[in-house]
Amino acid sequence: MVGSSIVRCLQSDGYDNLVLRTSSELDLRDQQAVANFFETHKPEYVFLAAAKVGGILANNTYRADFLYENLQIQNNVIHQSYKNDVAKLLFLGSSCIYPKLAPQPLREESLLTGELEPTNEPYAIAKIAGIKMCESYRRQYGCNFISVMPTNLYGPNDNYDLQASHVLPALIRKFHEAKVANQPTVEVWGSGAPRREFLHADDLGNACLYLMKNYDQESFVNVGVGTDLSIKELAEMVKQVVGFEGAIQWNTDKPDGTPRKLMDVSKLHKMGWNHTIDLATGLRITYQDFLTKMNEYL
Ligand code: GFB
Repeated sequence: MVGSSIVRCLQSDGYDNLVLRTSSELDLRDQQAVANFFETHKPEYVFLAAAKVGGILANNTYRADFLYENLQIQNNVIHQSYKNDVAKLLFLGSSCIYPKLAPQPLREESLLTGELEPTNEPYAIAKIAGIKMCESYRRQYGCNFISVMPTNLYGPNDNYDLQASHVLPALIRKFHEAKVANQPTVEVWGSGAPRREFLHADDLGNACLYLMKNYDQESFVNVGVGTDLSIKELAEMVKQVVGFEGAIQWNTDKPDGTPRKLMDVSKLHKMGWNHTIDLATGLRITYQDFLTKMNEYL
């Protein structure tokens, strides 16, 4: 989702010399394959959007895979970027790097000030290691490696597998399928009380290009919209956009996860960047995209 959005942003900005590989063409977990790729192609700028990602259930279930595979991907790409004199690298993290109970909105300075949310601790630790790799290669070797922390994302090419997905695509699919099958209820996980912030992937792609062009500092940058809503409010919004008329059933056997993770985006705003897609608009276009590409997604 994020990689394809960055590609769309680069192409619409006129960049045509893009070196792209799918995961089946180049397995970034394979140290030798990544070394060969960098030596052969010598990329000048690297956007490291590749990662093993998923929603709360996948993070909590495949804890070892999330830790090991993300460390492999980022170790290989960051180290080879140094070895092959990449001019600049942008590493993408996640808002789950912050302590579970950090003051809200989450400021960049809160990193490593408290305990992490247990459901995604392995993923968060891999992402924190990525931030520290970028900082350390900058300090020891003078590499221009920057890190960017997006909030929860959604958009085209999202994952709609109900066991692995994040909440927003899961709700689109659940409400859509319930509407089509005329079901009376839809099950939504947790209590509905947790609050989340949602950024459209195209806004993130745009922010990545902006930071690649304009930001050269060691400290990482939050990317978000600056407002959040409860999962209950999100469920009501998705229900309305999809046109489902039944009831919502809350399954409190499923975890809530972190109570809130709203980003403080003042650093990015001061640099002159703002998102352009509000949640109501983003949800409508994402539901349309889901309807158009359902065969590909499901
Ligand atoms: O999006 P989500 O899976 O991830 O869940 P996190 C957000 C909230 O939505 C949780 C609730 O409180 C879920 O219990 N929820 C309700 C659902 N219904 C559903 C559903 O059908 N599917 C899903 N998936 N959730 C992830 C982290 O945390 O956020 C990752 O695990 C990463 O590490 C990512 O940082 C951005 O926001 O809780």
